[in-house]
Amino acid sequence: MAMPPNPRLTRRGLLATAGALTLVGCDAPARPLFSADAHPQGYPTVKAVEAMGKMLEERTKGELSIRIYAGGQLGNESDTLEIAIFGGIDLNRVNLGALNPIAPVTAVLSLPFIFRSVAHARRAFDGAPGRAILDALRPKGLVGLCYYDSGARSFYNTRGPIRTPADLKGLKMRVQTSDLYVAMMAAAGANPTPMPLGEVYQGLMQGVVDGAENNWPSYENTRHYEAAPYYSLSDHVMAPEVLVMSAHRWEKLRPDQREAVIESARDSVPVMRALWDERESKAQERLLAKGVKVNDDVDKAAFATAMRPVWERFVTTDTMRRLVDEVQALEGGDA
Ligand code: GTR
Repeated sequence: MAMPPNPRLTRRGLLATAGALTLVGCDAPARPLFSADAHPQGYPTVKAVEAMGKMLEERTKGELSIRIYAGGQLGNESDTLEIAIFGGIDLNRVNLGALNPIAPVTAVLSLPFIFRSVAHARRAFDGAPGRAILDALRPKGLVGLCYYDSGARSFYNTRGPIRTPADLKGLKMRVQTSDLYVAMMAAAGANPTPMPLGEVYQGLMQGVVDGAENNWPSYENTRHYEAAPYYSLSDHVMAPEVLVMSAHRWEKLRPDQREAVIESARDSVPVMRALWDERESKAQERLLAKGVKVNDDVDKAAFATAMRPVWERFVTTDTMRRLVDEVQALEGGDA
């Protein structure tokens, strides 16, 4: 008899397991929370959820734990979110961009140039606007637990430095599967191509796309720099990573278990920040040593002006307008 090609858990297998366990009911020993991440073991988001798992085990005296399926094993972010909403995955760490199509209010924190600094972005994530956006996920079948840092995203490509929107003209640039990102990239001057992260390396190698945009650690981690060695410091988006839980699993937890989940997620945020800051500077250092061609003479004001119409197009409700105002009113110094 033919052996299965790969012993690792398949999505179908996972759904079957989750379904069977759901039928067993609340009195059965709790199975671990299954958690999906597109990034591999060792990436700060994965380590942060690992840290959360340890805290959760301690707080619940072993009743609850987390098992992470890293490296996109369970599918790309749009797929895993769908599975989480359906109840087949309990936790999902994704970029906020992946949630744009599910909960339009998430656009607020993904708008181009909305943050004046990392400190400003962190204040928004930690404060009332961030909380309101996490809470808005609940009617969509997801419980927003916390944000993790993702630094700033910049353009990179196979051809040369990007300094002004004119330099993006004619370039096919990969974006996340989000209308907001498509519109942003088009407004910046390029031809946007939505594509799951896992396909971009090959896409760059084969010339299906000429470039993409991401932060330093993802640019390094995905090895996109091998095909696209021009990294232009546009810093156009500082959308955070987000950890969500399936409302299905959430509903099955007791109040004290929910509290332990919330507290452990919250306490994993400073862990992630420390890991992130270190990883961001290390990635930059290593990539410079590898000969990546970085230009920091990007005309950010020109990109901010070009991309600004996206705000009006995606900020469509009074709630969103209020959130944008709240974010802008926060202090934005680097302190
Ligand atoms: C990374 C992020 C991933 C994924 C990726 C992408 O910065 O950590 O979750 O969203 O970007 O561009 O698809």
